[in-house]
Amino acid sequence: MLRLSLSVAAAAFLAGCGGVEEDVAVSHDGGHAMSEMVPDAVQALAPLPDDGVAPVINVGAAWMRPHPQGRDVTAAYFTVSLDAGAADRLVSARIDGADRVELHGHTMDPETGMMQMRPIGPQEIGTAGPLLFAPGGHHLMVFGLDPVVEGQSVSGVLVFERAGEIPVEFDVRSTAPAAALD
Ligand SMILES: [Cu+2]
Repeated sequence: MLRLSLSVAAAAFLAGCGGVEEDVAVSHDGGHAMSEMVPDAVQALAPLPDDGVAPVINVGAAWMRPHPQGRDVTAAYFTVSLDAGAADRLVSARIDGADRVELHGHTMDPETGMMQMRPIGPQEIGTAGPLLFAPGGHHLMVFGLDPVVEGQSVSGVLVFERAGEIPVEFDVRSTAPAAALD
């Protein structure tokens, strides 16, 4: 219930707020306190049950924004579908050459009422629909990667609880690929 109301609030707030990840990314440089914050719910996650079917994960529309001038932080996006099996969880991600990659979402700071980006826990993917990491919503925050420019591609992996490591190629581009908008 809490999670649902937060999502609705986030969607309402972010509707007119494209590119927010880049803007807020700047504030990440100030300290590391944020990466040490882990939502309480994460610690309570039990392993997914083995339903007897090996999960088949498909990753599509993977892309990464060029670095804002002078920054070493950028955001990456993708869609994940579960084509076999009942459930899996995206646990973490790695990108070649990056110091660190975090799963980020937007939540409301109860103190200030402002939306903030912060690390989020594992993201479940079920049969209900794809898992979307898209501008204004969940994203990968990529730290310490040498600056990338439009037209490059960058290799990485998404790590799932059951399916393991899935290789991904992120196209560097400044707008979402058409496939991500379907
Ligand atoms: Cu972020």
